[in-house]
This record gives sequence, C-alpha cells and structure tokens, in this order.
Amino acid sequence: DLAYPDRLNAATEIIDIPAARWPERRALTTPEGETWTYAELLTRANQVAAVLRDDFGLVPGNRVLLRAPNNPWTVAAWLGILKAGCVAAVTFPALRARELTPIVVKAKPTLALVDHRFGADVDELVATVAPDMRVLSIGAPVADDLVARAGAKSGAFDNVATAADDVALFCPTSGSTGEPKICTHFHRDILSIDNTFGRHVLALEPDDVVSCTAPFAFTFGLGMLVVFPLRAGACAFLTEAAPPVQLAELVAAHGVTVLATAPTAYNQILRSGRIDRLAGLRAAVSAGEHISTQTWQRIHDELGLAIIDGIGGTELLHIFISAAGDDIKPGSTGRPVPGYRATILAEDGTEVGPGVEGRLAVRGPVGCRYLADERQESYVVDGWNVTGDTFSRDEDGYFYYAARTDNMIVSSGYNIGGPEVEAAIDEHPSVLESMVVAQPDAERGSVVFAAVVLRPGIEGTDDLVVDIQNFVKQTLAPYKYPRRVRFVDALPRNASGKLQHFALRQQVER
Ligand code: 3SK
Repeated sequence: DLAYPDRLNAATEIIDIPAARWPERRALTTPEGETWTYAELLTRANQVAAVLRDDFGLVPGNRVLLRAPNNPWTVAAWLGILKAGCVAAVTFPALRARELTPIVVKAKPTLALVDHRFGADVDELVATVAPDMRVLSIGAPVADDLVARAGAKSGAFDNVATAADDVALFCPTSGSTGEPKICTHFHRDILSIDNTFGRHVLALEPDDVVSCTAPFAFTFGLGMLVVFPLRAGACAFLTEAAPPVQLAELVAAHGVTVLATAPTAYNQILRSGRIDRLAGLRAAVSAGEHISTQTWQRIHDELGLAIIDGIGGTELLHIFISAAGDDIKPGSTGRPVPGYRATILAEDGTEVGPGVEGRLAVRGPVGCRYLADERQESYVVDGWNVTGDTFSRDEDGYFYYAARTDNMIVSSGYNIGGPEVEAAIDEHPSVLESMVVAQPDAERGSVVFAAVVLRPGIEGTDDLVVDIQNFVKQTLAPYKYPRRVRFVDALPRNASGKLQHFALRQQVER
C-alpha cells in the first residue's frame, strides 16, 4: 500500500522509528571498526539537524550540498538534513569544481557540508559562483567542524513536519548532452523505493550486514546502504573506497551477508580467483549496468547464489525492473518491480509488441522531475518515464537489455556524458578536437574511447596518450578519463560537416 499521510518526514521512518524498536542493534559499521548503534545514529542525526537550524539558521526548503564519502557521519548528515526539512543535494566526492559548478549554480545551496578531504573544490566554488554558500567541514583537523558542533547539541530534535511531497533530495546525474540534470525527489519517494524493491525483492532481515560499493550520491548506494538496511533493522557495512578484490576480503572478514555492486566488480572478483570470499553471502545485487549471462552463471555455479539483477535510474531513484529468486529467465533483466509498469515504445511513442526493440518506458510511484530543465519534456511523455535504454520484452513480460539509446557511456556502473569528456580533452594544448564514444568491454561493460585529432606538427606518441589521460583525470572526476585513445587524421562527419558519433561507435564495436 503506497498511500502516504499528508505530513511525512522520511527520516522519521528511516531512523526514529527503527531506533525506538532496535536501539542497541548495530546500524552502521566500518572496516576500521567504528560501529554505531541505532540509538547513536539517531542522536547524531538529531544533533546535525540542530546544528543546521540553530547554528546556521536554516529553514525548511533550504538546500544543503553534501560532499562526503560513505562513512557514518555522512549518513548522520544526510538524515539530519532531512530531519531539518532541508533538501540534501548529494554529490560524488570525485567531482571537481568544474563539474560541481553547474550543480551549485542550479541547486543554490545555502550551506555545504564537506568532508575535509574534499574541501578545496568547494572553496573554489565559493570564490567563483557561490559567494553566499556557507561551508562546514566534516571531520576537519580544525576545531570548528560538524562533529564538534554536533557534540555540543543535546541529541533531541523534533523532525520538521514536511509534506509527503516536499522535496527532500536533489540527485545530479550526468547529461548525455550538455549540463548535468538534477533529479528532485520527495520524502515519499524515498520510502517508496523501500516499499517496492526493498520489501518485495530485496527483503532484508535484521541480521543482515549489507555492503555496497556505490557512493551515496549514486542513489543505488543511498538505497542499499541507508534506506533499506535501516528500515529493516539491519547493519550497513560502510567502505569509503575498496577495490573489488579488497572488497571480497572485507566481505569475508566482516560477515557481510548482502553485497550490492556493479557487474565490473563481480567480474574482477571472479578473475582474481577470490570468489570463494563471497561464500557467506545470502544475497547479491547487480545494478548500474547490464550483467552478462556468463558472469551471472559463473557466480551461480561457484556459489550457488542467484544474483538479483536490476535496472534503475537516478530519475526514478532506484531499481524498477529486476530478476530475483525463482523468477529469473537467463539473459533477461527481469520484470517490473511490484508497483511499477514498463513497456517498450517505438520512435513515434506508440507501444510495440513482444520481440520488438524500442525505448524502455516506466511508470510507478516514483517519477522523474528535473529541476528547471527543459529536458523534462522528453523524459516524461504521457506519464511514461522514457529511459535512455533500448530494450525488448517477451510474451511473458520479461525485459531484455539491448543497448543505450543515447550517447551516455555506462562504464563500471558509472554514467559518463561523452560531451564533457570531449570538452576536457579539447582543452589539452596538443589537441585540435576529439570525439568520445562507448567501446564495449568484457570487464567494464563499456569504456570511454576517444578519437583525437592533434594540432598540426604534434606527433601522436604513447606518452602523449598518457598525458592526455592524466590531463582529463585532473580536469574531471578521474573515473571519466578515456581508457582508450586513438589518434586520427579527422573525425567522422557527414557531408554538411556534422559530427557522426554513430560512425565512430560502429568502428570501435568491431
Ligand atoms: O543504474 C542503475 O541501474 C541504478 C540502479 C539503482 C539506482 C540508481 C540507478 C541509476
């Protein structure tokens, strides 16, 4: 039943109610041995809310930029923002000032809560585009930080009585063209992802220990590590950054029972020969990109574990089609999660029948609402959320992934907009122009492939490839760098000079 009361603060359901029920249970734990009970997490979230209201004078509806890795204080900060009735604008810590600029300009945060290791880019934003944004460090080596301020508060806080459809979240997502889009989500949306995928597919139990590699800013991580475990009385195992092979060791050492990550990580763990470290898992989730039948089958053969595959989107907050339990057809991403409907649309927007490829369109309790963005009109058509994926479905209602419809590059579960990588490469002093597309890759799903035309007289050497790659890593979030670079004499263009990405895509797919 997805009927919500008019007044609803998601934080009440995610921490206040569970903390009253399971005060002494472990809510959060880390590889470093830090453990917070539900009662401790509630106290700290309340303290954060009090800091926002009393020290910074924030009022409901104010936006707070959150830039911090997956650790207990980030969870407390996120919950505290919701408790205070403010909007949490979550951002990937890896993003650079240049990528944060359009987000901050559009989101207009009043305050930024920033892990002290990621402060420099935010200082740059204050100096350039956000002079009025105040900044509070989390865990700074200086006396005045969020942790110190929180410690001075009582730990009691009456959650703001937000409306169920007040905005609680701003989630930026890379645009396949141009600027990032900001997806806005209501308090009730946050609960809906649990009342659909969380309850009906994942079905966590209080004894579960859940690990997920996705950052909170990727809503896959927010659901898997905050919303689902806390509402179930389970424990989230928080890692700031762990390469897949190390992750497998941590899963074994810390008794993780549910792992959620992208197919790339499962592939790397398989290749490392350490798949046995996942033997203690009760469930595993794969999302962010399509998992191949071979990878799914190998994990099944090795561990007897049927990975829960899923496709979701920042626009819809979490997973809306998935395959789980006995309801699995090899090669299929599955069927709509209870509460959602899905169909396949032709170019003209009409629904096509079984076996025909087209745009995957979805409707359900959570939908896309971009913040002040004309791209909203093409994403939501007649109530359908028209995703950027090409799928087909069969007679039984199972959906099959075919390809991305747009120029978005999905690599290791990360969405990377080709144009911003092109813009960064073009700034390299040796480069005249570039074109970036996805190249299929067995391990990462796709990798960023760049065709680069050099300035006259510059020779394309291996050293120059590395130099261009490093240049991009310093300009953008490092995961966006082109793993493959090819020097070419000219970019593919049609007779009128228009760039033809599809031509390069065809070349690199061969
Ligand atoms: O990319 C996905 O499949 C996904 C899954 C869950 C939540 C968010 C996203 C983008």
